Parts: sequence; C-alpha cells; structure tokens
Amino acid sequence: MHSKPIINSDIKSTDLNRWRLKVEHGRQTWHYLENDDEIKNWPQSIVDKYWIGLPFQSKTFEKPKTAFEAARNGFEFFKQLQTADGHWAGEYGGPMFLIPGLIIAMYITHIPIPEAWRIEIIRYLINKANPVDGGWGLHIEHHSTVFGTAMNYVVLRILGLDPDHPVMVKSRATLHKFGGAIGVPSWGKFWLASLNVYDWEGLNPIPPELWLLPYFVPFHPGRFWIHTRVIYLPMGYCYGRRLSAEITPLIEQLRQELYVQPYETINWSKARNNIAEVDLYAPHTKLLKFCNFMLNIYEKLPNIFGLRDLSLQESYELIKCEDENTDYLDIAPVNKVLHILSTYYEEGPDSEAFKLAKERLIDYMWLGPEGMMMSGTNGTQVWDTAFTALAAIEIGLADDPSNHQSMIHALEFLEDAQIKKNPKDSKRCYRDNTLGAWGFSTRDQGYNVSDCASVGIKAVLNLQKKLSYTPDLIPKERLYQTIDILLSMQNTDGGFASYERTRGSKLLEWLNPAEVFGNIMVEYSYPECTSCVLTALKTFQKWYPDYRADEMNQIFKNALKYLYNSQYEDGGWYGSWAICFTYASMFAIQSLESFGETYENSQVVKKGCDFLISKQKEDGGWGESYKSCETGTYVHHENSQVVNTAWALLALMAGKYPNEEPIRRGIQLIVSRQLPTGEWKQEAIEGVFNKNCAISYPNYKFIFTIWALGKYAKIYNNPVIC
Ligand code: LAN
Repeated sequence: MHSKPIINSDIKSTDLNRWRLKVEHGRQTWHYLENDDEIKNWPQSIVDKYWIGLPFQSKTFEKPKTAFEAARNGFEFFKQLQTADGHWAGEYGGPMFLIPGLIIAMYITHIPIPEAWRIEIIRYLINKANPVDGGWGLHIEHHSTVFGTAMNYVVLRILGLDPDHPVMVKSRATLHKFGGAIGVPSWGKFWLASLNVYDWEGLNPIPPELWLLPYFVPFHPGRFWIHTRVIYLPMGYCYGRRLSAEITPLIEQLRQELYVQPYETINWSKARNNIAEVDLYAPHTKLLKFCNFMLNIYEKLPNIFGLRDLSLQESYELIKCEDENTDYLDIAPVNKVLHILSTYYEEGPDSEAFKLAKERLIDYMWLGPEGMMMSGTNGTQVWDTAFTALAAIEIGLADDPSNHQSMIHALEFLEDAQIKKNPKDSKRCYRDNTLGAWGFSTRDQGYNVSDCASVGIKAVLNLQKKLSYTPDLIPKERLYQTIDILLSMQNTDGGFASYERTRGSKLLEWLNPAEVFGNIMVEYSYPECTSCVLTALKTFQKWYPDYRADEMNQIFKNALKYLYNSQYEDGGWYGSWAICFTYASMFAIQSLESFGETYENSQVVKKGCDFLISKQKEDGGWGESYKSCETGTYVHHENSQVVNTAWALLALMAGKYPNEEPIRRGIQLIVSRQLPTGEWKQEAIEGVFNKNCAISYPNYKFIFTIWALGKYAKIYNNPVIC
C-alpha cells in the first residue's frame, strides 16, 4: 500500500468486480471469475472490496469525544476485514524485486501467465514507477536503481509491452543513464543470466560445493540465516548447471535494449564486480573479493572428484526437503521461484514435483488497489490476527458482546494455525523443531519465528483465560510445546533471534555477496524478538507458574541484560523489522514494564521514554522515515504517521511516563486522522528488513492505533479529548 494516488484510470485493468479472495485455513488466494454464474454464486465481500480499493457501504460515526469511542469505531471498521476463517488478511507488498523472479521463472519454464495476472501486474508496475524518471527502486518508496529498473523493465517486456511504449522508453532512458543493466547487483545478474540476457561469466561464483563441507567449518551454509541459506541453495544449484532460457526473438531484443553497448562486445568477467553506485548498500569487502578471485579460478578447473555433480545432487536433495516441509510453499517468495526453476531443470515440466510447485505460486499473489503484486511472504495471518486479539482484549473491546464472535473466530484460527509437527529429517535439512510453535503466516508454511510463536501463545492465553465466553481450544500440553520451543531459542548474548539461534559468527557478514541488503548472513538477537518472548513467557507464568520455572528465571535475567545492552546511547532501540526506533522501543519498554521497570524506578526506561519524547513533532505525532533503518540513526519523516505515533504512545504508556500532556496530544493526532467510518487512510510504509528494504504492514494503521487509543482511555479514565 502506498500513499500515492491510487487507481490511475489511464492504465488498463481487469474488471475489478470479478475478483474474489478465497481463504482456507489462512491460505489466501485471489481468483478472477470469468463465468457469470460463478459471480452470482460467490458475491464480492467487503474484504475483497476493501483490499482492491472498491467502494462499499460502511457505517459512519459521529466525531468521537473520547479515545475509547475512537477505538471502538476503529474496531467496528476493522472487524469487517476479518475473513471467514477468523484471520485478518492483508496486502504484504513493498519490495520491488519479487515479481521479476516470478515472471522470469514462469517465462523460462513455460508456465502460462494468466491473462488477469498479466493485466494487473502491468498496472501495478506502471503505477509504481517513480514519477520523475520512470524507474523502480528496491522497494516502493525507494529511489530508482539498476536492480529495480532493469528487472521490472524485463517483466513488462515479457508481459507484452512494446519497447516503444512511453513507460518503456522512459524507464529505459533511466536504466541507460545508470550505465545499463551491466551494473545490476548480483541477484539481478543471476536472473538475467537465467533468462539468457546476461552471461554466466559475468557472475561471481555461487558454489554449491559449500554444502559438502562438514558442519564444523565456520562458513558452512547451514550456519547462515535461514533466508540466505535457502536462497543461495537453489541459486547455487542453477549456477552450477549454468542453464539458461532458450533464445527467442524477445531475448535477442532484450540483449540490445538493456545495455548501452552492443551485447556481443561486453567484457563479462569485468562485469562481475560492476555494481551501480545507486544500488550499493553493502559493498564487497576485501575478503569477499579475495574469495571470489579464488573461486573464479576454481570454476576454471575440471570437475575434480566429481565434486560439482555431488554437490548438485546434495543441493537438490535439500531443495526437495524444503518443498516437502512447507507443502511446496517454501519459506518466502524468493526461494519459492528459485525452486520452480530448479525443479523444472532437475525433474522436468511433467513431473509431480513441478506440478505441485506451480500450484503454490498463487499463494504469493495479492491484488491491491494499484494492481497485482507479489507478497513478501504468503501473508501476515498469524501476526496480524494475534496482535488484533491482544489489542481488543487489553482495551476491553473483547468484552463487548458484539465482538464475542470475532474473538472466538480469531481463537479458532490461531488454534488451527499452530504448527503441529516437527520438520521431516530436520537435522539433515538444517532445520530446528517447530512442534507447538506459530509462524508468521500459515501452518503450512511451517516455520517457527520466535516473536510469532510468542504473540501466538500470548493471544491464545488471553483469549482462552481472560475471556469468559471462549472455549479452551488449545490444551495445556500444546502450550507447553510452545514454551519448550521458546526456551530452546535463547542466544548466548541473552537475546532472541528470528527463526533460529545464531549459528555462525557475525564476521560472516564480510562475505555478504548481496550488495543491496545488510545483516543477512547470520541470525542476530533482536530487541523486538527478545521482548516478545519475554512478555510471552511472563504471560504464560501467570497461569502456569510451575512449568520450567527455574529455567525461565535464568532466561529472564539474561534477556534483560541483552535489552539493557542493546539500548542506544541516546535511549532508543534499533528496530530491524519495522520503522524503526519507535517500533523497537515500544517492544523493549513493554517488556521491561512486565518486570516492573517504569519511568520512576528504571534509568533504562526513563532514557527510552525521554528519547521518544524528544522526537515528538509539533503536531503531537511521531513520524519516522525508513531512512532510520538504513542509517542507524533516527530520521524524521516529513509528516507524522499514525503508526509511529501509536508505537511511541504505547511505549510511553507502558513506561508510565509521568506527564499526560504529550500523550494526550499524540492521541488527539490519531483521532484527528480518523475518518467517519472509523478507518485510517494509508500513510507511509511501515516495515523493513535487512536494513535497506521497506515492506508494507497496512493493518498496523488499525491494530496499533486502536490499541493506543484504548489503552489511553483505560489509563486516564477516558477523559473527553475533543
Ligand atoms: C519477515 C516478515 C516478518 C518478520 C517479523 C515476524 C515481523 C520479525 O519480527 C521477524 C522476522 C520476520 C519473520 C521476517 C523475516 C524476513 C522476511 C521473511 C520478512 C521481512 C518478510 C520478507 C523477508 C524475506 C527475507 C524477503 C526475501 C529477501 C531476502 C533479502 C532474503
């Protein structure tokens, strides 16, 4: 979602009234109904209309006088977006490098691109082109880069836009101004080489042989951060086989359009280390350059001891492992489409595995007001639903009989979404246990994330224990399983990472080959994840004080130490998964408060609150730019944002900041932005990953605003504020 004007009527779209979102056990798939009978039998819902940006009738409210009224109106609106299976669905776009992998992989493997997708993806990309230069960046709010521009240019050409189309002329001029696709970062080089419009000689090696090393080697890929591990696995497989698309007239044309010099005259070995200045975030280190130099020599040697064949075999085994453990969803969209390519090459287009892999592509496609995008994961189901339930319960909305059904549905969904098994061959596949955990999206995806399991169990405990009308759907044995997983995840520094404990040294970051992302090589402890685990364990202890209590006390001690140590000099905590200091500081202060630390008795909390207060804007709100995440220091957004404001307020209220006035002003800002329907409009992008890429969390503008308003009402006895 983007704050730029939506629906540009000049761009061709499908008949938007024909789209439907189907939900089953959290699985979200968009369908375009061609047949009129189907349309009659499957009416378009409010959920469909809201996310596509079509008008629908919604109740309107008088201007609220209190924060509680505003929270209630907000929830009345948001409740309409709960899906039939009990979860809150939502767009999860932002990155601009996902659709290229998908469309290039579909083109190479001859998967037909449905016409409705084709039209809507074209519409999305045209809407997302930067108005000034017609290029695309790494994400929707980024400046144009070679990666974004070259890759999305290729997509539009595959989808049928003519090179003389004004959109193509403009973006090509920008690409050429940057020196052409020659300087595309390594992931772009990989995709272009797969398409046969870049030469494999122009890539630094991606050696699949690394998988043959014994695990004790410090740079064994099994030690990498899970995403990096599972992306370089199929990339290494495809690189090792050097397979490229067959040459078609389109490929020949692209070879001429993408570069500023004739394709035949390009010196490919020189291109390996040519990365455009506009793209660079994490330049190659000297160590990486040296490794690449050595590996390039290795690539020229004959296939010693058949190592290449052995490593390709091993890689494909691991690729299959990931497919089977995730029901062919794979962890996220990047490895998903790399698997499409690998499976096509290894098993062929008629194989069962290729058929199953194809069927899961739709899980990643999302139709938004500006067209069709590819989501950062197969959705945000567990994460958004758990937070929504927690907010509604804490602020008392869940007690209102008109919301009982909604809460019961949320509980049913969370029960269903709990992961009920461990990965198959976990050790062999470098996976950890997952039994009893929750992931970020659905049970099928099957990856435990420390903070998702934490908010999952916290939501379930609150739903089952605090509300009198809900059934105990999850018995205590299954809650113990969640706790067992969480207790196994603490790092030696006391903090908690995202999916696994840290397995490798942070020095591995010196080998980061991706140029456009930071902190991707290994897991790190994160204040957000650590805080979520802490509050989850605390919540659990309220009802089950005896279960592994001694171990928990030790874990608390070390985790608190980590939180103290990760506070920045000026008082804030750096957020890795959303923007940025306001986000992580909220989590940190909330968890400190659960240990009784507040402004009055804790220097750490005091410093955290004072830091946030120093960032409040004139209008009473907070607005933080994604540049904070890139630079590591607080950067103001030019405007206040309701989401940052809500985070800052929740932090201040958790820390029991002694002065109500700044808090009231923040609350007033949130109320002033609320529409008569109870909703808030989309503002700037909210989330981030790997320091440099922003990602949308459009439900945050409901969840955290409602939460902050309701909490204010509760703490300050709901005074009249407008
Ligand atoms: C996500 C989305 C959710 C996010 C939180 C749960 C919010 C976080 O607290 C822990 C990390 C996690 C699970 C996370 C990790 C990285 C993801 C999967 C993403 C940001 C969504 C997209 C991103 C993925 C890595 C994109 C692929 C690109 C690479 C650079 C590897």
